[in-house]
Amino acid sequence: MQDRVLVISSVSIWVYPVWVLIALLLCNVGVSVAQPAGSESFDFTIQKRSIVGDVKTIRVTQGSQVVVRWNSDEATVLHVHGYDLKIEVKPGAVAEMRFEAHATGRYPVTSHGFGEKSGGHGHHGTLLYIEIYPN
Ligand SMILES: [Cu+2]
Repeated sequence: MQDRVLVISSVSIWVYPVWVLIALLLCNVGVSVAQPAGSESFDFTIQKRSIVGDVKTIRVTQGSQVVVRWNSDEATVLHVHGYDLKIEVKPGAVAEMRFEAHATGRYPVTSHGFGEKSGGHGHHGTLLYIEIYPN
């Protein structure tokens, strides 16, 4: 009986540092996965061809995942200059812009085609600026 207890405790002493190592490894993995996953999201509503509320500029950090969701009372195409992203927005549906902020700078978001039948370049107003700051 005493022998058996001795064996078990000597094994657990031997195994203990292995668990500490595994725990440390898991912690490190957790940290390195969490760091680059910064994401910043924004929600806007367009009414009468401008953004509701007094938002003119959003600021994000370089390297983050940017998500901008749009609601609009009128169909249009939104264009992020510089990144050259375009999305169609329609009344009654949320349109989502998603991009990685890889380049710093100030980028206008313009609307194309407000009040036009075929979404041309007639109206080209800046709705918002996206400012991307160095990480
Ligand atoms: Cu444009």
